Amino acid sequence: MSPDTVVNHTFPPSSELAENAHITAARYDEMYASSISDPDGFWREHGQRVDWIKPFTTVKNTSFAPGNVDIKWFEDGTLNVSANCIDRHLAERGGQTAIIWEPDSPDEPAQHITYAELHRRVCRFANVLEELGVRKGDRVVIYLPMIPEAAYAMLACARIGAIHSIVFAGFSPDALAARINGCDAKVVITADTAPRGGRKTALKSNADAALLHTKDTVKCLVVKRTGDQTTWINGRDFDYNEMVLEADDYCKPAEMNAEDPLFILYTSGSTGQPKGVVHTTGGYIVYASMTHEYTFDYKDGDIFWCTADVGWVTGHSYIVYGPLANGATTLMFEGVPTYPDASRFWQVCEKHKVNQFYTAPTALRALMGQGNEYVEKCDLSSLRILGTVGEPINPEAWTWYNDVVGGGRCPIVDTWWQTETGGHMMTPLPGAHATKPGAAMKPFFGVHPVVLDPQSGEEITGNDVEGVLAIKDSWPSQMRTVWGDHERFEKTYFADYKNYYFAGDGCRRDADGDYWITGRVDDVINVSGHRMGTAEVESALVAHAAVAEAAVVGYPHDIKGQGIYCYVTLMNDQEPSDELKKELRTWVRTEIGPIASPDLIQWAPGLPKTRSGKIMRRILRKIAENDYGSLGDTSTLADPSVVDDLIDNRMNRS
Ligand code: 6R9
Repeated sequence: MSPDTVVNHTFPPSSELAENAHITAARYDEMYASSISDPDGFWREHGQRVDWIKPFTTVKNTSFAPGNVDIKWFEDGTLNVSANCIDRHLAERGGQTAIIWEPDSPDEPAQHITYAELHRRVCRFANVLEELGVRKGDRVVIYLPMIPEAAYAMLACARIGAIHSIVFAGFSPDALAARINGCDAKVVITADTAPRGGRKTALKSNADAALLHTKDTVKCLVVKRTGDQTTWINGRDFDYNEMVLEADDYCKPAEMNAEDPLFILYTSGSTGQPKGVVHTTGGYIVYASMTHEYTFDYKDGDIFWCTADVGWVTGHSYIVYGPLANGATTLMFEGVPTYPDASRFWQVCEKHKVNQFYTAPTALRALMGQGNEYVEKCDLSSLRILGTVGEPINPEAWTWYNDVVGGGRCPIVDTWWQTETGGHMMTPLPGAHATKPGAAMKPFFGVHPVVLDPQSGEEITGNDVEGVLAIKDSWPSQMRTVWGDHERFEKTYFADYKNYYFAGDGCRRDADGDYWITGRVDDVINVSGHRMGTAEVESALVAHAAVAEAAVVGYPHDIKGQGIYCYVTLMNDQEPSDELKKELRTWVRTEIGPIASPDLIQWAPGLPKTRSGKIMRRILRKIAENDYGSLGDTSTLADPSVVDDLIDNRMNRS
């Protein structure tokens, strides 16, 4: 079927899959209705899916009221997330593989870490952290590649009640320093060097550079990955592999309140610098484990693979916390989809007999372009469910995923959610819903989505409507605050539309009542599934001595979904040149990281501004998209001739 005809088509699950699924169509309807009509009763029951040290009596105590946003779930219960992810499985599945680790190079052997082994490793890691002086409530920054120690470090923090903040290993020293300082971390955990796609990143030297800009008291714990030589500062740097030899095999899990923070994760927004999203203990683990089980129809014995990096929320919830809380076998992959060649994902699926495979549209588009033979030479018969996340999936990529990867047998769960939401918010459930290519379909249990009129903020009722997406009431894994700045939390998510959580995405509810996410409606762009605030790239650019002003917008990009388009106004004494463009690209990579690398730079002698000095990005977006016919009203511009100049000179973009 061609992608054009496919959009209007629905894809029901096979009757075998539907009959055997955890959630059938009838059960979805019944459970969803009760989750909305009686959230207290619903979550009182489902809150039992994790083990509590002291059971909760209060379920939900939440308010989205202006000036008083306050979110608490299970607030008088106590528990430990690491005990829920490990200890409680030991009696029944101590010998079962918890983590399969697949290294960057296919020539290096994979590791199978059992639950019993995971327990030992995490306890020892926790004891090492305690040895370094880390206590309950302290912050620990994790700057590690995709190695099992990243999962051990997360769970070790959870075990002793320390709050982890993972920084993606692709981020620059500056970005790392900002995050260490942002949460006042006591320790940063890193590795010597990190192989990825056959190349190595010098993580420890990045950490060294970052630590020049932090307090002197921050300690650096170094995990050996490659054995490459690194510089060493005695008293500041600590050798994990040496310390762990001395560490005890047992560490008692700390009793944590349901509302104690579990982790901070920095994410980009439309204004200012990235903010520290705070997730807490009880609601997060209940929701992460429940969505993992139902969205992927996870059953005992299945091999689950989420290809994300633990540096993103997807890795937190669906490589580590959700699967392990369910006693699952979760696969962790150090490498990239195209190394050594475009067959790698599928070879890993074949090698480890993966049942559920969860990836991002950008990876699918890149692999689709390489040709079907890379997929077809692998035995993918173990696959049962496919998932996607990170950005809207285009019908071409959906169709390819469905036909070529899934052989038409595997339902695709298109999961819409965010760092802030902790877990899936909208997705088809594989046994319950016929999917539509590109639709996030249905709200998960307890999620009450509404479509709002962007101007009036009124709810748009009925079907076949479009507007901005908001959520009417709290769900257990909702972020609780911005680290150190509750006011910013309220302002970002609850100020535009009173009494709703505003997600920043647009959406459509089709004639059948199913949801389609149409993309961000704010100044956030989505580059290869990574969120990027245009303001962040702009502030990096203007920090360069040659740059007077910069405006950044997204534009359609075949593989990345969106590319980064920068309009740059130079200082008077600067001459535009290709060398300068190159320098600016390197500059942004150093300031933020390679994922923020500008795709196109256009010299702009002036930027279109209103009389009050606001840059009119709408116009810049249109020019970037080559859509000059419909620039809309330009009469409010201080100097409309700026626009003609930008159009005339667009060919100097590169
Ligand atoms: C989990 C994650 C969140 C933003 C979100 C939206 C976009 C994510 C999507 C999707 C359409 C999907 N997004 N999943 N858009 N369909 N299935 O990606 O978190 O990095 O915080 O990004 O990503 O725009 O608002 P995060």
